[in-house]
Amino acid sequence: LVASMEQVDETYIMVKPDGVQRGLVGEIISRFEKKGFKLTALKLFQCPKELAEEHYKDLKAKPFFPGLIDYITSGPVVCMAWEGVGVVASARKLIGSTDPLKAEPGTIRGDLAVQTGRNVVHGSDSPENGKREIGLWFKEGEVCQWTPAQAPWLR
Ligand code: FUP
Repeated sequence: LVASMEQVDETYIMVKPDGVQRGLVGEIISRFEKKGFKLTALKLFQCPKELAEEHYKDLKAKPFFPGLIDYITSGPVVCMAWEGVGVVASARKLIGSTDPLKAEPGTIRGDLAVQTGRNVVHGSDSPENGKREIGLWFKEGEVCQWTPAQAPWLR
């Protein structure tokens, strides 16, 4: 009841090409499902260079930028939108530190990755960026606003 009065946010989560190629898609989706967030969009997608550059535009001046763009466009990614109270900050906690060697065990990067440049997953860093990134990666109609049915799926 208290939670229902709090702000519902949305975040953009992406399994990066290494995560897809290592067979970690199900494992990563599962972490967000089990936590209790709501999936509102999902697709496998080969990202064009221009979109990768727009997504990471704040990092354009960094020396690792060209390598980052090559990495993100090196194979298909899994794009997701997740919704829920506090989902942006909570997803960042579930994901762990940018450097997987500093990420705590129990986090996605802490459990599944070693290198910063191959850190398997992305999560938006603010509610504003969550909205911006969902708008960038999904077309209208690809994001579903839905309410769980009351139907007795299991008897
Ligand atoms: P995060 O929000 O944890 O994804 O981290 P950043 O937005 O700071 O960085 C985005 C991506 O840039 C990282 F996922 C990997 C890459 N990166 C590097 O390759 N080297 C660095 O030193 C920092 C980031």
